[in-house]
Amino acid sequence: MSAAKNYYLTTPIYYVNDAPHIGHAYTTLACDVLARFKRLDGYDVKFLTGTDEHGQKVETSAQAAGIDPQAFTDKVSQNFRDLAKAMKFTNDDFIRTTEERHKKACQAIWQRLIDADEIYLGAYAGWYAVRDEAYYGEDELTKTPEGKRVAPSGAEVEWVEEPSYFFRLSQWEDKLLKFYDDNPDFIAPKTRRNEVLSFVKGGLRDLSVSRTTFKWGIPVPNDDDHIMYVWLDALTNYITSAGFPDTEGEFAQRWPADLHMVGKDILRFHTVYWPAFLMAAGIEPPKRVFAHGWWTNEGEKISKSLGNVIEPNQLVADYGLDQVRYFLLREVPFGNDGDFSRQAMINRMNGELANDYGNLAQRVLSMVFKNCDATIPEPGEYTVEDNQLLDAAGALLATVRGHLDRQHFHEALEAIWVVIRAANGYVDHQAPWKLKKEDPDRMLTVLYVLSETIRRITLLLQPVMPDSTAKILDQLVISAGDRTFAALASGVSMKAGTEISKPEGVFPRFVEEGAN
Ligand code: ME8
Repeated sequence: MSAAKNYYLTTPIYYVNDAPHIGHAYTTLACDVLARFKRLDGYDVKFLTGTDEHGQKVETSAQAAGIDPQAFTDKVSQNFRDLAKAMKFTNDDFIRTTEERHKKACQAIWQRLIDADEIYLGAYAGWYAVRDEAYYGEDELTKTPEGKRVAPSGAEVEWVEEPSYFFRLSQWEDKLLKFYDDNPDFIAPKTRRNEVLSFVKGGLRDLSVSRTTFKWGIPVPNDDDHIMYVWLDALTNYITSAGFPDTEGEFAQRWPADLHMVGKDILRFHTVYWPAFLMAAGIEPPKRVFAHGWWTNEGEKISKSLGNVIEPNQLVADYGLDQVRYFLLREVPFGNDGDFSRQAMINRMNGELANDYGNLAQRVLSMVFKNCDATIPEPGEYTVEDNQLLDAAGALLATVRGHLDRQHFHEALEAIWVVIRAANGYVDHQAPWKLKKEDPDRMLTVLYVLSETIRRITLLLQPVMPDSTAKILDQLVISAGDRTFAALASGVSMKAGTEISKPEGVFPRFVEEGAN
C-alpha cells in the first residue's frame, strides 16, 4: 500500500461530432493545472479525459461524413489526443467509450440496476434534443418565432415514441436532497448548487435510459433491441477508468473521484442523474462537481454557424502556449462566463507576464549574473523589508493550495501576483544598482532575497506555465529533484553559492505586426 494521498479528477468526455475548440481546451486545462499542482504537492494523482463516442448525434455526424461510426470516431477522437499533446496536458488515461473495458463496465452497472429493481421496461413518448442528448418535459420548452420547440439550451427538440427502459429517478428526490445536505461541497459554485436544489425540489420524473430507434450504442444486456441511453453510458466512463466492475484493486484506491470538472451546460447530468445511478447501484457518488462558465468570442456566442470558433492551436500559435494557459485561468473568475478578446489577451501577456513577472526575473537574474559573479550571493542580516517580502513569498503555498482546493484559479494567480508586485516594488525601493557602489554587502542581501522570492513564485507557477517556469528554474540551476513543493517548506531556501546560467528573457512582449 502506498502512503501517498490520492487525488482522482476528471474532465467531461467530449463528443466526437466536432473538432476540439477553446471550450474543450479550457475544461481540460483547468484539470491539468490541478493535476500538476497536486502531484507537486505530494499526491498520487489520476487525471482522466477522453471522448464520448456513442449516441444519435455522433451517428448522424458519421452519416453526414459518409463513413461508418467507428471509423469516424477513430478519426475525431485522435483530434482530442492531439489537442492534449499540443496543450501539454498530463492526463494519465484517455478513455474512449467504444473500448471493450467500457462496454463491460456499462453492462455491469446496468445489471446492478436491474438486480436492485431500479430499472423497468416501459414506453417513452416525449421530447428529445439530439444536440444535448437529453429528454425534456413540455413545461421546459419554449417556441421560436418560427414555431419550433426548443429546450432551455436552445437545442431543437423532436417528438420520440418508442419502447424504453426507465430508471426510477422519481424515487430519488429525497435521497438526493439528503445527499446534497450531507455534502454541502458536492456542487460548486454555490449558485449552481442552488439551481440543482430547486430543480430536484421541483420533482423528478423517471428517466428513459434506453433507445431502440438507432443502433450506435452499448447493447442492453439480455435485450438486443435496446441500446443504452448515451448519458448512462458516458457517465459510467469515470468508473470504467478506475477499474469497475472490478471493485478491488485500483477502484478501491481511486473511487469515489475527488472532482468532476464540467461546464455549466452538463451540471444536471453530473449532479442529479449520476449520483442517483451510482447510489442505486450501490456505489458511492463522487466528492465534488465543479461547473465552470462559458466563453464567448469578442462578446459573441461561439458557434460554428457564426464562424467564430476559437481553435486552441491557433491561439497557441499566435500568443504562445504558456501565455494562453495563463490567460484562460486568469482572465475570468472560475465559474463565471468569460469573454475572449484579443486585446485582453495582449494586455495580460504584456502587463502581467512580460512586465511584472518576466521583467522581475530578468532584471534580478541579470544583476546576479553581472554583479555577483553569476553566483547566488550569501545574504547578510535581514531588514524589516527583507523579512516582509520573504514572509509573503513563504506564505504563498498555503494560500494557493487553499484557493485551488476550491478551484479558484484566478484568486490563486492573483495571490501570486500580489507578491510579484511587492517584489517589483522592493527592487525599485532598494535600488540594488545603486547599492553596488554605496553598500555592496547590502546589495548581496537584496539580490538574495529577490532570488529566493523568484524561486518560490516560479515553483508555484509550474502547473500553469510549465515551459516558461522550467526555463527560469533552469537559469536558477534548481535541480529536477528540488522542484516539488517539498522545496517550499519553511526553512528550505535558495542555496547561496549556486552558480547560475546566463539569464534570458522568457516572456516576450506581444508586438502588433507593423508596429515598431
Ligand atoms: O457534453 N466555453 O460533450 P461536449 C467553455 N459528451 N466550455 C465549453 C464551451 C464554451 N464555449 N463549449 C464547450 C458533452 N465547453 C458530453 C459530456 S461527460 C460524461 C459527457 C466544454 O463535447 C464544457 O466543459 O458537448 C462542456 O461541459 C463540454 O465542453 C461539453 O463537451
